[in-house]
Amino acid sequence: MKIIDGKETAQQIKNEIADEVAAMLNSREQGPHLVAVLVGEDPASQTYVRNKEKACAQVGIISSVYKYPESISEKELLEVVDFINNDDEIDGLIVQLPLPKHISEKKIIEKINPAKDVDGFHPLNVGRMALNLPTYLPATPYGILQLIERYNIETEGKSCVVLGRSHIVGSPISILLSRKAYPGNCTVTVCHSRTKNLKQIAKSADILIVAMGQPQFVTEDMVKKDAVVIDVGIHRVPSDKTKSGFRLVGDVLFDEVSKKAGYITPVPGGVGPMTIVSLLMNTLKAAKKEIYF
Ligand code: L34
Repeated sequence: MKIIDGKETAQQIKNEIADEVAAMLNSREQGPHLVAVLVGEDPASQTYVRNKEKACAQVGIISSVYKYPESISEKELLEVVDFINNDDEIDGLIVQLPLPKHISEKKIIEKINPAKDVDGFHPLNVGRMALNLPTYLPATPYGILQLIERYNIETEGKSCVVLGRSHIVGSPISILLSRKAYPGNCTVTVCHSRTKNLKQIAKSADILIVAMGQPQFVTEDMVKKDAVVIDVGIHRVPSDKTKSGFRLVGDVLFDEVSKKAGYITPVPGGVGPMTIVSLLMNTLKAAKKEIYF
């Protein structure tokens, strides 16, 4: 069994991005500029956005976080997005999800200028992804592709099972891995809450991508020997062994499944750091006007 080290891979990619940002500064006054909009006080969202700010600082990307209380109205948030869309100094814009229930995520995402949509969540960018046109790939799926690539994992002709069909992970990764490309050319099956025989289907996977949001759901008996297991889940469970009072676990029961898998991503230190690095890559693309010009 080999651990897929997302933290180390993310660091390598950050070094590469830092070089590119430095090179850019020969012809441009400022580094790329990312704005993250954060609504409310969700502790996990705060951690993720803080990690994004730190990563930006490490590579020379300017980042600003616009914070708003839980009580902000949908109309006000739409105006915030519009304001950022029109600020020429800003290359990339993300609105950290989830949003409070009284705000439609769909409406907010549709308001983002596709050229600044470095999360790749706008319908136009999702469509471009599905058609294999140049676009910003959504950060988590993009991070998974980079792990597969950097670990030289074969994908052609493999059976890939995706557990979960969310707009931000399950659905896009299933599209990306079925494309005629590397990584890609997989035979992809998407499982979800209405799937019958989910366990048997999971067990048929050469590559198992787990993004269903259920702590330690995948057990050893659901995994084929030597499969590649990518764990996208991230949950805080109570623990009396840590200072914070919680520890992080994924959607996979790591201790058990790691004995059977060929490759596996840990939580933390697997997909999470790669999500962040993908956002940096997209922000660099936005600043270079590689996709929209
Ligand atoms: N708009 N909303 C928008 N874009 C995104 O790309 C995200 N996502 C997901 C949630 N909402 C979003 C993230 O940023 C998940 N996500 C994310 C980002 C970073 C990390 C995990 C999820 C991360 O840094 N994970 C660390 C541990 C962090 C901790 O201590 O909690 C890791 O090693 O996995």
